Amino acid sequence: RPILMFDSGIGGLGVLREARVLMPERRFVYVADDAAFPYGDWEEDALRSRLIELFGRLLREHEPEIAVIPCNTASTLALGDLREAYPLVPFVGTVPAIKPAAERTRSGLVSVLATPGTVKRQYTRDLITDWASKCHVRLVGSTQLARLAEIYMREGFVDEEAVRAEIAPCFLEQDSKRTDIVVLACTHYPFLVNRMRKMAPWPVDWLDPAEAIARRALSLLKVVARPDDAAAAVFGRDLAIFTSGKPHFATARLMQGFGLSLV
Ligand code: DGN
Repeated sequence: RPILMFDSGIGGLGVLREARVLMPERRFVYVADDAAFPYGDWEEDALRSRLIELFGRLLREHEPEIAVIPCNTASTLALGDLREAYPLVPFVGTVPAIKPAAERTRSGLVSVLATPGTVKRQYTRDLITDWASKCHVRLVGSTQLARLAEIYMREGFVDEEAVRAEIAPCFLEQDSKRTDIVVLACTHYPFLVNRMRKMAPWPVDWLDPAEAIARRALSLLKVVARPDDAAAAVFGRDLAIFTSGKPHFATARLMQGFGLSLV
């Protein structure tokens, strides 16, 4: 049975890349709900209902061994509801890496860059209360960055000034402290990290959780089942990609960049 990966667009492809390195023998189904992109702008109840309904269909159609949600906006909203609605499938979510950032910061100021949806979630606030009481966490909600990452991956071009404006609040000083870690709390953002690194007014760690998520998925698989070699041999290919809208995000260019073909 395959591993299901789900994001609003291309963000989860970074996690998919790590997961394929860690689990080359596995089959993957990647689903981009691009008809509904960007998730960061959605009203919470509507997005929750959409996710529960969509997962009902995806779990029936693909019967995955586990479901990975490399999307902070969806995970911070609906991970609990999805686990409750579909208790037979292990879910791996993606939530802002506030705990490791709080453990690692030396300046005592951490910036969390995310969608407006993730920033306003109670889940995110609780992570700060539970894990980051000894440092200051600045939440920066970006309305444009996920969209800019999609455009960059599709067209190879990015509006540098727009990116600079989106990340600027991460670098505001507070009580003469400077942030030394920026948590990439939207899976789209790592695609722009080289650009952002060059724009940063001082060097910081950019925390990308992709590998940690892939490792978490691997650890669950070891517990729940053995590799599905027989199925891999029958199917003869290890990846299928589905989009809910026009496959305009899954362009040949993007897929080529990942060594993928569109199914
Ligand atoms: N990639 C998603 C996340 O990690 O939050 C959401 C991007 C979006 O839909 N705005």
